[in-house]
Amino acid sequence: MAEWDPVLYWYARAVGRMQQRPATDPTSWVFQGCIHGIPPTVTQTHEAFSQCPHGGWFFLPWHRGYLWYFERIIRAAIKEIAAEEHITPDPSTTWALPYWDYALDAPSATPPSTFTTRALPAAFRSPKMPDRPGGTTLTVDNPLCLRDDLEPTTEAEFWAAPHRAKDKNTARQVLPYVDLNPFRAMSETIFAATKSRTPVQPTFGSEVSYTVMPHFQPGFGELENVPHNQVHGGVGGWMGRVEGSARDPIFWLHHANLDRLWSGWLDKGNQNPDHTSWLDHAFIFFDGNGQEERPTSKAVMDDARDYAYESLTDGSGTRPVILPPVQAPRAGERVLAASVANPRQPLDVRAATTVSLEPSGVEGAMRSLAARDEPQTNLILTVHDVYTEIPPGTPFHVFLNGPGGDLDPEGPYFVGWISFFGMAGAGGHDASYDVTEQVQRLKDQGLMPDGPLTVSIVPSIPQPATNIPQPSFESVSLTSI
Ligand SMILES: [Cu+2]
Repeated sequence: MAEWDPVLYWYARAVGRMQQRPATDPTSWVFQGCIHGIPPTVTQTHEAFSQCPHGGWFFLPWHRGYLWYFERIIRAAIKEIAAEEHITPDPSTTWALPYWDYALDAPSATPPSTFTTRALPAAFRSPKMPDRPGGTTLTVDNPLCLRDDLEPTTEAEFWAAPHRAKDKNTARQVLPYVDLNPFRAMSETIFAATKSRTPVQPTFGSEVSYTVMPHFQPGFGELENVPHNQVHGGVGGWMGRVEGSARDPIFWLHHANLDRLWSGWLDKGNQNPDHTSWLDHAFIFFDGNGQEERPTSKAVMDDARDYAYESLTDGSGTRPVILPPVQAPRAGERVLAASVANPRQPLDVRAATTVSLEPSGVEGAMRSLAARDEPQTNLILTVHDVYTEIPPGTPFHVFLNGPGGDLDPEGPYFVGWISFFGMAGAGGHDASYDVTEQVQRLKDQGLMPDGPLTVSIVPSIPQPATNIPQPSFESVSLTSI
């Protein structure tokens, strides 16, 4: 799509129109954002606010409905503007929400010399836009672009204005490919599982949450973990917070891509759940005229039958060298090794933070495991009580290694991600990983020598020097369950 393709031009015009409407109008930009989450600066309430479910099996159908109704509001706004400006034919009749295909450009050995699909699309980072469809000179303020020059250090400053993480508009890539690669999600074969299983069954579409719409809980399916959470954190600023993310116009193109990946996953022969508690759950949305509707999950999926994506396979991932294990539940029956009792440690946003586990070396841990003589033992690595006040503008990669172990997220020591979407200011959370197979593989390959066992936590995109309060964590442990 060209930088100012008419689809993007009209999207920008419609977003600008929605932004002019009073926040009490369901078709306004603020109201639509509040359906996802409410920034603390918004004091009005509504039954339809703060509905977004994350970490449960309504994640995909709810967001599909959210997009579908939003698209109708955008079309109605385009129709309104086109009528006022006597533009024919009416551009709203052929308008559809585009998707941001961030994983389309696969990784290359050399750093990209031009912008790739991993950077924000041009129309979203240019402060100015054309004054008419097809125009080439950029003269008018562009509602699709959010500032990236703020460094809020308090909640009040953070919520003062919609923004992205520092310098994000000029970044060559929002995130490295490994954080965007949907391969693992697309390889899953079941949509949802219950969390009673240990280790947690990996799924495409998150945990069975029965009839509950959890606003935010960690029960991510693979798609929600990567690329969903990582892209939220990678764009950062308001996109990195549930309460503000839908106020960044890129939000809707991010979720359109996730919705497309869902269609692609089904197209491979996978199945949605057939439970009535999933199919019959009703959501609250508003049509193009602001009329409230309460479609069920099933109705939302039926509506989408009129749609086809341009491609169901582009940007759907390539096989990574290492498939990191799925996030495991906190279990910790027996601690095998842990970081020495430290005070809370800051998580460096510019470089690696490394901690040593004691007793040193994995030998002791493996021996005591063997002594237990249990076939079903799992090794769980946990970073305890990860906390952030302000989202750091990057997710983090976690590595389990020894001295000299490399910090390549495509390498053998990569364990998984820490992301802060839904976590900022919300109290600490534990990030856990099942490292059983990985430790066995490293030992088999002679890649885990005796000596200190270390855990490194590295920002996906090292951040510029900043005054933003750093995230922190309490300790790291290796346990067996
Ligand atoms: Cu999202």
